[in-house]
Amino acid sequence: MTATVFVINGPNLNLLGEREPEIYGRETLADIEAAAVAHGAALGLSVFFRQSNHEGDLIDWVHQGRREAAGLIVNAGGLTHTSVALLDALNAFAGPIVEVHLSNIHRRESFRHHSYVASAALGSICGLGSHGYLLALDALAKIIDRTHA
Ligand code: CA2
Repeated sequence: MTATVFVINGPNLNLLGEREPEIYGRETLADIEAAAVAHGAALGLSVFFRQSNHEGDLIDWVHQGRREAAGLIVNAGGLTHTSVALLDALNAFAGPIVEVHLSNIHRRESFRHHSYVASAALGSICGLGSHGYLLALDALAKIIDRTHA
């Protein structure tokens, strides 16, 4: 059976491609989704890609992932730096989690240096733009394959 990876995106990521291209690049979230779905298919993974501006939606998708996902990729946007509730949900997910950020959060304002998501993640990728999502899929494909071997 094809394993499913949930890719969960947080607040304001729907604005990608519209403003601040020097920080976030020129691609839209729809472009990133298309690349992630295609890359996932090449790796034998089904990709469930979602974005919301509402914290509870992200938490609900993590809960849904507990039943349906073999792994999670999370770019929680600004909630990365604030949400204990999202961290609690991620800690209830048994499988591997990879945190992704388009920008290098460690080269930016100090309030972005701390990530609640990081404490639930196996690893974090930041600063590599949309390619980070594809690298996260590569990592999860290997880990999921090993787990199911
Ligand atoms: O670098 C990332 O991927 C971030 O998760 C993006 C978040 C930011 O709060 C995090 O610190 C790092 C921001 C989401 C995107 O916001 C935009 C706002 C205007 C135009 C385009 C994107």
